[in-house]
Amino acid sequence: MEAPAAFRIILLGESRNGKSSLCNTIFGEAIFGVKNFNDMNSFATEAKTKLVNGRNFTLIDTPGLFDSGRSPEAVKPELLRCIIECAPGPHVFLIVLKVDKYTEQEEDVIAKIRRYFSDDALKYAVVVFTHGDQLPEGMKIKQYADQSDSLRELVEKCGGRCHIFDNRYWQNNQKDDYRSNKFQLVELLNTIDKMWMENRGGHFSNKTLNNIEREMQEEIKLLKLSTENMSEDEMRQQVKSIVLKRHLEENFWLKVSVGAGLLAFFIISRLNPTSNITEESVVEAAQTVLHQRAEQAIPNAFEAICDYLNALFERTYNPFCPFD
Ligand SMILES: Nc1nc2c(ncn2[C@@H]2O[C@H](COP(=O)(O)OP(=O)(O)O)[C@@H](O)[C@H]2O)c(=O)[nH]1
Ligand SMILES: [Mg+2]
Repeated sequence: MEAPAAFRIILLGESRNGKSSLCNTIFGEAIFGVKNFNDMNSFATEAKTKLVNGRNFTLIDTPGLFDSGRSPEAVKPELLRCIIECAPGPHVFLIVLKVDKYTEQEEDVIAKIRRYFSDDALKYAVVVFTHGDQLPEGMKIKQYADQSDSLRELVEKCGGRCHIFDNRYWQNNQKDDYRSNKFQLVELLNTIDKMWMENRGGHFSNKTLNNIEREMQEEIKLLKLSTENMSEDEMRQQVKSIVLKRHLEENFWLKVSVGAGLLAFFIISRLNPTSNITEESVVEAAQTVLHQRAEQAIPNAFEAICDYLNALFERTYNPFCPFD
C-alpha cells in the first residue's frame, strides 16, 4: 500500500477543547491560532501540512462550528471550507474531548456522538483527550474512559483508539513517560498507522466529497492549460478558493431566484385570485430546490457530525439544510 502524499486529519470538537493547541503539539510548533481567555473572535478553519516523524500530515483545524453564539451565516462558509479542505475525504477524524468533571451533559454529548457518527465514519475516528494533567496520577486514559459507560462505548466504537495529551503541561515531562506529549505523539501516530492499514490504506469518503474532488480536478485541468511553473500544491490551493467562491455564489443566486419566485407568486395571486398556484406549493418547491443543493454541498458524514453538534449546542440552525 502506498502512503498518501499527506495524511488528512480533521479535528472536531467543542470550542476551547484544545483542538488548535493539539495541532501545535502534533506539529511541535505554534502555528495554529490558540484562543485566549474570552477570545471568541478567532473563527476560521485552518489547514496546514508538515512533516512529522518522516511523514506528511495535513491537519484541518475546525472552529467550534456549532458553538452557541455563532450566527448560521458565519458557520456556512466555514463548513464548506472544511469540506473542501478534506476532499476527497479525511484519513482520520480526531474527536477532541477534555479530561474534565463528568457531568450529565457530557454523558449526553457522548450518547449523541455515538448516535450520529455513522459506524463507517467511526472506522476512521480516534478519541483524543486534552487537559491530561487533570487525569489522576498513575491512571491511564483507557481506565478513565472505562469509568463511564457512554465514554467506554464511544471508545469501543472507535476500535479502542483513545489517547491523551496535555498541551500546556506535558511538553517537557521527563519524569513520567506516559505523561509526556512526546510519548503520546508516538502512540497516536502508531494508532493512525494501524488504523490506516486496517482501512486498507483508504480514507473516509462519500458521494459529496467525491463530487467536490471531481470539481477540483476539473479546475486543476483548466488551470494547467493557462499556467506554467505552478506546483500541484499551489494549483490545489488556488482551486480550493475558486470552488469555495463558486459554491457560495451559487447559493446566493439560488436564494435570489427563490425570492423572485415568491414575489412572482404574490403578484400573480393579487392579479388573478382564481390562480391555483398556492403559497404552500411555491414554498415547498423552493425548499426542495434549496435542500437538493445543500445536499450536494454537504457530505453525509458532516451532516451527521453537524447534527450532533447542532443538537449539542441547541442551535436552531438546520444542518440538513445548511443554506436555509
Ligand atoms: N491546561 C491545559 N490547557 C489547555 C490544553 N489545551 C488547550 N488549553 C488551553 O485551552 C484554551 C483553548 O484552547 P484552543 O486550542 O484554542 O481550543 P480550541 O478552541 O478547541 O481550538 C487555551 O487557553 C489553551 O491554552 C491542555 O491540554 N491543558
Ligand atoms: Mg481553535
